[in-house]
Amino acid sequence: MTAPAVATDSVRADYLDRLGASDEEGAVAVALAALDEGLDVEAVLLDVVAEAQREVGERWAAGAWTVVQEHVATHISERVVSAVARHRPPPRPSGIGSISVACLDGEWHGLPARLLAEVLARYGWAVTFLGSSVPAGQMAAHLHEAGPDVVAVSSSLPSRLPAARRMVEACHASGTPVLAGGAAFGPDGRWSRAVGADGWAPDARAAAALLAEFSFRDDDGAARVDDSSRDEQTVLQARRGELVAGMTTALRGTSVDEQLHDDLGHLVDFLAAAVYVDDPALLANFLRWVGTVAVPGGLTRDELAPALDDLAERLRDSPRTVALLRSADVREACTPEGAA
Ligand code: B12
Repeated sequence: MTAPAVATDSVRADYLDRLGASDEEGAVAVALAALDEGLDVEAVLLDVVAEAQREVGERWAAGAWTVVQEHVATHISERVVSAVARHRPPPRPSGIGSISVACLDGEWHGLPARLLAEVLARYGWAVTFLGSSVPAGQMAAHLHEAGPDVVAVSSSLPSRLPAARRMVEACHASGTPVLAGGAAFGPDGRWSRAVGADGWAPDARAAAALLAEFSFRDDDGAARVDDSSRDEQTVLQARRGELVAGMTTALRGTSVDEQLHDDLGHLVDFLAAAVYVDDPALLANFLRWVGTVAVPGGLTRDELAPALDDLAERLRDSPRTVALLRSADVREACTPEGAA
């Protein structure tokens, strides 16, 4: 095989420039030229578009790009994925199998799932892309009609993990195995086991390799979440509004900053997900991430420990939640060194 005439790094840099300039036509031209110069579709999708999108996220989190710039860039990347698919259509399904790709309920990061779908089609899978935020009930109806061999569920936010369990149960009810992926399931995929998924892969290339062997885990695919975790997570979700209001007052008195309100809502969601999978690391990762984000008006690193104290006080009837809030990993993540 001859090496492509273009280097991925320079294509990615050009592509990011075009995103930064809100130049859709230019971004499409960069991607199609890279294909014509020998970069394969998978490389353009994963090493250019996906990597550029990660950088977009870093720029937003660092306060260098506004939400609008991020939205425009993402819209352009979606158009680029379509243009790439039109320019180099996938082969006919090879008979290797059929797979439905969907995001968890409440998960609006549809682009990662779309990239996975495009890549799997290149490996001969008959792919049905169901898009963002698919409720478990809708998935059950889809499985009844379409009967794919496998379901791939994608999620970027760990706070959506309770929805993963419902999705896995809906799939298992019809005997369909579930492959999980996306940042929500943890860097090593450990939370995919907690919700009962049959397999996990870190990226689209690894997903294709795993599916080719169909070598899912040889455990029983049973969820590891117990009733007590489930109960306390339900309490947290039910009391979300009251907990957010209480923390807002404790931290900033009568302030009504919308960003703070959103961030405290995410804090409760991530706490609920951490309780659900019984792993303080999930909450600690979120707290470290908050410590690096510079969105105006948002929750600051200094406010993390008082916010957790306020939660522990209000949630004293939920022993698992309180133990998690007081765990060393979580407390350390609130300190400047821990959050660095
Ligand atoms: C674009 C974007 C959005 C868009 C999404 C639009 C769309 N159509 O996708 C919108 C505006 C909706 C959005 C909203 C939010 N976002 Co956002 N978003 C992003 C951004 C910049 C890019 C996403 C992307 O396309 N990534 C590129 C993909 C390809 O990478 P990937 O996820 O690693 O995917 C690969 C693998 O994970 C794997 N994979 C993915 N799915 C699957 C499935 C299976 C089965 C397998 C095997 C593999 C697999 O294959 C992919 C390709 O190899 C990311 C930054 C980032 N690092 O991703 C932030 C990011 C994910 N968002 C973030 C946040 C905080 C939010 C909001 C909470 C912001 C807010 N305050 O409202 C909301 C939440 C909305 C919701 N409930 O879903 C944070 C999450 C941080 C955290 N601690 O979890 C990030 C990381 C930004 C950051 N740097 O802080 N976002």
